[in-house]
Amino acid sequence: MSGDSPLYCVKMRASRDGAHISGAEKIVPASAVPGTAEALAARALAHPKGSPDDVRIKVERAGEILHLPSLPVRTYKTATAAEGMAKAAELLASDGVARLPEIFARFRETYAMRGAMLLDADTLERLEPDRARGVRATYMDDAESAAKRSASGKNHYAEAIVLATKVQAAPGVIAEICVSDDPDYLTGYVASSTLGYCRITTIKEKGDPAGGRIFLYRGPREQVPETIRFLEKQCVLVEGVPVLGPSPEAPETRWRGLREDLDAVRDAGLWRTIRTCESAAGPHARIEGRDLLVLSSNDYLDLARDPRVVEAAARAVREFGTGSGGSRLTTGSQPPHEALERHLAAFKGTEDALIFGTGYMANVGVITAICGKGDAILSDELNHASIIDGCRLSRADVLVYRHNDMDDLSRKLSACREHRRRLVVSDAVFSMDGDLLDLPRFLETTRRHDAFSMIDEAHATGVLGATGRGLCEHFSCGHPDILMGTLSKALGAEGGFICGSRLLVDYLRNRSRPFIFSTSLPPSVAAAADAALSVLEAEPWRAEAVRRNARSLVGELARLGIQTRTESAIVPIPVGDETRAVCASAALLERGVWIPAIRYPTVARGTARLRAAVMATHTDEEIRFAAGAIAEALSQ
Ligand code: WAQ
Ligand code: MG
Repeated sequence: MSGDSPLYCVKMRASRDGAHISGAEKIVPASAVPGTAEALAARALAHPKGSPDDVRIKVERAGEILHLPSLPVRTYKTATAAEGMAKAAELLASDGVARLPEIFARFRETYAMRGAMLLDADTLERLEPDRARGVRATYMDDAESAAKRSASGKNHYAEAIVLATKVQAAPGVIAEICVSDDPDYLTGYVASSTLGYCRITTIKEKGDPAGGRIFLYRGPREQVPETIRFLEKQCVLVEGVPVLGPSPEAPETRWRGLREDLDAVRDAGLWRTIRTCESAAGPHARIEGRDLLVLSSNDYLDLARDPRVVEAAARAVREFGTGSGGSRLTTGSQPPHEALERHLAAFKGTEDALIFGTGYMANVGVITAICGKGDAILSDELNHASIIDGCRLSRADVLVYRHNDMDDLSRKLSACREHRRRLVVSDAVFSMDGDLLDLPRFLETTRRHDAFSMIDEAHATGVLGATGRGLCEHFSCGHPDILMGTLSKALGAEGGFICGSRLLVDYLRNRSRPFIFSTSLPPSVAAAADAALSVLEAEPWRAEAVRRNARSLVGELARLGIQTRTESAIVPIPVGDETRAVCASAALLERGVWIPAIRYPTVARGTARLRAAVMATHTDEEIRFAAGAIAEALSQ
């Protein structure tokens, strides 16, 4: 999304002799308003129902926006209107709606209406104050259009899913049934939050101009005004609206499997959306037009926008250009790369260090270099995905041991004495729980079995230990054989690194495929990380401040009755259900706080959570505010 948000609602309405012809709306960033208005005007003027004598385009600044995941879509093929109506009745009955023949008989009353009938599902009383007009659901769009495009042509299907998704989120609405009033559009649907959006391919006879919508309501009468306000005023953006596939007889079968997989993702509440941050990410950031309190960044020490770090990167860009030009082994090694490696080795107290393009590549690169067929890797069950992928790619035997359980590790190590090499790998800080590896026992166990020991300090560097040197400093104990870390979190840049003995690093330079076959980091990125390391050395209070903020968030949450714990910058807030976690994250966004929901496959199914991460520069007041917002979001 462009940097010039906020969002605007653009509406079009066309009529002739006072009679409605067509209408449409879009929610778009400011930059897309002129294009959208033009496209909607064109659509009004070229409507198949005839040319209007009055076209109104209205542009309004959008209010608070509620983001909703799209209802999942199922399609039922029917051949006739009667079969379609029977299918609609069957679906609604399965969802607990009674008196269906009577409800369908009410359809006639909706034909002249511009809006929908709001019908009490049990007493069959109409609840709309204006029965001639009905209730109109407005202020809604596909989130994709808010993100980028201006109005495209009419798409019955996408517009109907957006409407149905919003309607099912309205308080007390339990189901909807819709028949188009376009004489050539025979497809209709029924929707509910349990059924999803059920397309019924033929629900009326060709040429029949009669159509309408019924929203079924079940709830207290006092709530009806709020339901109507929600339908008519609440701004909603619907995320993950499915793209209409080719009809079953279309030849493009190769895409069908992908679409089905993606539908399953959506149905499980696991659809992913990406939000655009339009400013440097600090404790506050501008995200999709709003200033939010950010508790999701791994830039723990707030160094990514530190003037000293920024200046170092700018100087390196001017001196060395933007790209390194090749792999380190061919043309891509420049003084900032070498300076950073010396600095990292000194900081971690090892003989040498090697940098990689990303932390993911560092993990894959070291694990696959050291282990292959005939070797054994022992991996904590909660290790990061990049470690898991390294294990898989190595083709070694992989033994997963119970989380932080050194007795289980020891037993499993005993079972692979016959393997050529044994490598034990663990996160230092577990990235989704915020807890720490028991390093002293880990080192004792791995040494006893003559196994390589490796820890991933992605979330430990800059956070743990009096001066931010990581887990070894935290425990005041020795080093594992392989210390992996990232430049992209507390050091505010990008990349991964390995620290260890000269032998280890020489080996990796010669054997690690991601190192050998990737262009090296831009020199400016290396210079930024180097400068960030210097800031950390000069200002060790930053590491202490992150840990203090994390403890104080845990304390504030406990005061509000939410139990959690942390030993790092990461504060997990357990939720359980995937969809509930997404809703809690959305409710936090409405309160101006950005904390992402973490779901399967990042964590096990049914253990979805909010994952808060604090920075050194969050204030006490911001931490208190965030805790209050979390408590409110979870009690919704
Ligand atoms: N809010 C409430 N009711 C509305 C709204 C609205 N924003 N817009 C239309 N209606 C009512 C009104 O009574 C119309 O006569 C009736 O719904 C049908 O509206 O998956 O095109 O715009 O391919 O004709 C279904 C797509 C298309 C099925 C439905 O509805 C599919 C359609 P139409
Ligand atoms: Mg219509």
